[in-house]
Amino acid sequence: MTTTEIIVTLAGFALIAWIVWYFWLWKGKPVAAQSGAGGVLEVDVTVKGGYQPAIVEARTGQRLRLNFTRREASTCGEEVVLPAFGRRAHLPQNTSVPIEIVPDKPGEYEFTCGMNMYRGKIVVQ
Ligand SMILES: [Cu+2]
Repeated sequence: MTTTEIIVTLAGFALIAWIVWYFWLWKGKPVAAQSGAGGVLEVDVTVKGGYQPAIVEARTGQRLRLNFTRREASTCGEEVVLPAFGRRAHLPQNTSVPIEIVPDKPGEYEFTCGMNMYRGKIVVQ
């Protein structure tokens, strides 16, 4: 292999590693849902290259409202799915779409885009 080929190969591996880390491993800091009107826990989730925050902390038996806003033209995050709660919603761009759930058991519940690329989770205590 020439030096150029080695550099290109290494750059390719670095890119793959970055993609894996960015899409599947990096979640950022957990954010606790805040108490709003009527004792509902509420959190705003921005959809842009992933979910921000990607980890939401909630409480068992307490109603949780996730306000999803898709802030990108990419259609990847157009749909959000909460498999454990049988919920699915279409997210028009720049529009806040609330999804309310009541987690009845402690645990970790995923939410993903329709293609399972963007991933986030609700940590229920
Ligand atoms: Cu997607």
